[in-house]
Amino acid sequence: MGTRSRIGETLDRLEPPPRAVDWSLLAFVVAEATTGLVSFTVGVPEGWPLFWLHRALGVAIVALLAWKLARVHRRLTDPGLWQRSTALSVMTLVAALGALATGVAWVFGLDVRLSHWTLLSVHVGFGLALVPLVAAHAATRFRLPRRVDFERRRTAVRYTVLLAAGAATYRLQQGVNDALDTAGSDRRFTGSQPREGDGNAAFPITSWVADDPDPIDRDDYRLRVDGLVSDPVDLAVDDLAAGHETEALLDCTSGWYTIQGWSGIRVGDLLDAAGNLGDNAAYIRFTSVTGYRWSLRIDEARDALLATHVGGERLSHGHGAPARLVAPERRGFQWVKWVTRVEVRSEYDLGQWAVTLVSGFD
Ligand SMILES: Nc1nc2c(c(=O)[nH]1)N[C@H]1C(S)=C(S)[C@@H](COP(=O)(O)O)O[C@H]1N2
Ligand SMILES: [Mo]
Repeated sequence: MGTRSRIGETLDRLEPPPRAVDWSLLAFVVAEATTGLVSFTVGVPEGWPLFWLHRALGVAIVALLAWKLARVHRRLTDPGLWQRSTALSVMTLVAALGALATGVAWVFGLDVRLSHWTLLSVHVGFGLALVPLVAAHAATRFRLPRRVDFERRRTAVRYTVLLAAGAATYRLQQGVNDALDTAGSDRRFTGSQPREGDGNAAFPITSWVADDPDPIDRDDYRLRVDGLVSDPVDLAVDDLAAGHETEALLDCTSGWYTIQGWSGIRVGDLLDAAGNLGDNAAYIRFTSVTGYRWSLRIDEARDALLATHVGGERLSHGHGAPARLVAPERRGFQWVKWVTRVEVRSEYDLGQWAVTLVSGFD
């Protein structure tokens, strides 16, 4: 027996019943969106399984989609079989293929840029569009799954093999990328690629969504430190250039990272300048001139830095001058730029999630 037919036979044996393929596609797409979004908040190496799950699920979707298309392609290619729901099916297929193709291309180190959008941003766009599409598509052809579709032992084996094969395919791809030394070869566990060099010019200027403030006048600038403190203060730029140095890795969710030497003032020292903290102080909130904001628990915040310099240079406007948050182990979107207020608070700030998406829009 040839290798091809053996692979074909294995695939046939793995193929779940039609209804199970459909429900698995829905479940896997939801799981992909979830793991993808949650991975944006993960910056510590212990979080690696989440990234591998996202990859394995993605490859598994390729197999599920192939089985599905082998079964239904005539409904798309034969005009006699077109229904009102066919347009929705086609849109769902386009979003699925778009998400898969951009994901695969990204893994191989391909990137095209549309202003500050990377191929990874396009991948996220397709992925987010896919969730409601696949849900609506499922609703138009709703068939409850039956017990026979998910017969226990076979199902467990099938899905384990499917995910393992997905992970193995990703691993194989890493080998190929390394051997060919492509732009996809050098990656952090998050999938981000390095930007080498020191200082402002070494790494991209990135806005999470729409922030693009006017440059801040250094002489007029004041940093307000207030909230649950005994003596709120306003500090000038020179008060912040305290020369405290730290090396930290900035990992942006658009797919790059850089290691830089940052200097400025330790947030712990900043808080000390504002007297005593209130009894129920628990979070430190950093707010940008644009309204963009993020909070850290006090212990983490104390060791974070409000940086005025990077790589020995004064921060450029694009990188957040006069001062930006450097939050080691956090993903880039939490490193608030153009910070004008540091506030001690008692409660977790749920609103920050929404604000980072809408700040910068008028
Ligand atoms: N105020 C503000 N701070 C921000 C952002 C933003 O859009 N507004 N973008 C964040 C994102 S997504 C990243 S990756 C880093 C990028 O920092 P850089 O532009 O210096 O590379 O800043 C973060 N800080
Ligand atoms: Mo980012």
